[in-house]
Amino acid sequence: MRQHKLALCKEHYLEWVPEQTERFIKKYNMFTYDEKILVAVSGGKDSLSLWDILVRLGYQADGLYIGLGIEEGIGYSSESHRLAEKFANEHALKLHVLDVEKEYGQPIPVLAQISHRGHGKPCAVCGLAKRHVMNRMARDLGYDVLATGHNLDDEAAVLFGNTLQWSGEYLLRQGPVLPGTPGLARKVKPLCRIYEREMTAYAILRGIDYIYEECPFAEGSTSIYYKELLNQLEIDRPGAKLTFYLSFLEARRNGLFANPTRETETGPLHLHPCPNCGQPTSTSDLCSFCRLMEKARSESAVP
Ligand code: Q46
Ligand code: ZN
Repeated sequence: MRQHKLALCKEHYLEWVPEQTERFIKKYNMFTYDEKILVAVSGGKDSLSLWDILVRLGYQADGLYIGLGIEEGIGYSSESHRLAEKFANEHALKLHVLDVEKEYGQPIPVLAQISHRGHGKPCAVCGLAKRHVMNRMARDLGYDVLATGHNLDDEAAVLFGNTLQWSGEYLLRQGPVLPGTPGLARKVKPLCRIYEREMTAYAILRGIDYIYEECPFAEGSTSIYYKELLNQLEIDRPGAKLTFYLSFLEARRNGLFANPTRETETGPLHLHPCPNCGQPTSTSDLCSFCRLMEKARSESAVP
């Protein structure tokens, strides 16, 4: 690992990754051993490894798999579901499953068509639905905190995009912990200082069976393009990605993006509970997810 000027054998590497994660969890007060954690698992290397690490560290962590209904000829959702179940069974862990089509009537690609959002790609609707379902399940099932498997490459790419546009509100809210608000669970990203390559190595060395394919809709995305750019930079300057991200967190802690007249760190000041689902929304009416569901229901009622 040129970025850390460190080389480890398998045995030590498999200790080092959880140690780094634990330090980061403690530094940002993400959660304690008494709290119940819900890990969002997609069947990919990061989320399954995160679940593995948290359990190895002794935390109370259950999984949540969201069936998006994205098959696209390669059975993407079916295969990722199978691998999430396999991991849970092999480690005797509890996995909650919510299938979007069964619960809300249509799979993500159809909901995206109905909504006309996202220029032919279902990612905007998919993100909206995932956020809603994760919050709902964490709240309904009584979890204290929701953990996702975002790694350093994911976070650095988002940061790069937000910086290119100087998106102040996003920069203010991007971080390893998003505190809970009434109706919303605290969200944490315990892996966000671990490189994607490091996570791949961890999953392989731990023998975790994960889905290698990316979601077919990820192809050509801006975030993949930003990741490639940052990887170029990393080749010439090992550690640049980590410095970029950690220096941002430091600058934010020092108040660089604070704008006390408009925002708090927990989000926009004027949030109302959605009259249908109770999750906070900035409008005084239904939240975006409930509006989408209303539209889907009315369109499927038309013969
Ligand atoms: S948003 Fe888009 Fe991802 Fe949803 S449709 Fe696939 S690529 S899974 S993180
Ligand atoms: Zn709602």
